[in-house]
Amino acid sequence: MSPIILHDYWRSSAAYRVRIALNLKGVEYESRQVDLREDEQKSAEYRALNPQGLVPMLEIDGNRLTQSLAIINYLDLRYPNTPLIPAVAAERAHVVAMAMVIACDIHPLNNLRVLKYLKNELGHSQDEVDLWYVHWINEGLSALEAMAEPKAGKFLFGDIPTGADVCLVPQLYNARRFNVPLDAYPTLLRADENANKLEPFAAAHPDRQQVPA
Ligand SMILES: N[C@@H](CCC(=O)N[C@@H](CS)C(=O)NCC(=O)O)C(=O)O
Repeated sequence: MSPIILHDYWRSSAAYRVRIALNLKGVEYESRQVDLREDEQKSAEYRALNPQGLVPMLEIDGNRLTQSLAIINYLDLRYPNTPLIPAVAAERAHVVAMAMVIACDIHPLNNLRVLKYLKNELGHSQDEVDLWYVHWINEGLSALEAMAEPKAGKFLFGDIPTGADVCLVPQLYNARRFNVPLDAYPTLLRADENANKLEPFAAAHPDRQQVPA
């Protein structure tokens, strides 16, 4: 069987989600770092694999999968041992909605390429870019805190990690890099703390990845 290859970048939040999901499923994979600082994701060679020129991309079972949520969904169907998305329709919708608050409504607005565009192409100052970041992350995390609180346990939904926690942990890692205070989000902090105690989450942390030289 061909090896499973994750086209990865140690600091990428979207790739971090997929590393966590692979680890939770106990799937062995090879990480290939695509150096975003060197714009390797924009090379013709990489775009031939992923026309969007973004990480992550997962080579698995003869497929080239892109978009972290689609990859997580694939892994959940392919390896049903530790479900990341509940089977009950209403629970499923709730968990997917929480994951989407992060992956669709926070991350795309605060992604590095958006911040760089605001600064380099549109001429905003670093202070303005920082305000943009803080505005959108607080807007998203406030909504997520309110959504999660009634059904949260140790994790965002009950006492078992789901796809929502898989998205939360990288986003909070990113928020801390930008020094965003997180005290207003106790439910999110509890889920993050509990998740980071688990080896599948800890092993996916950027500090435990190979950093390109
Ligand atoms: N919606 C995509 C987002 C992927 C994405 O934005 N990846 C970033 C890293 S977190 C990237 O590759 N950026 C490279 C660039 O902006 O040129 C997903 O969930 O996979």
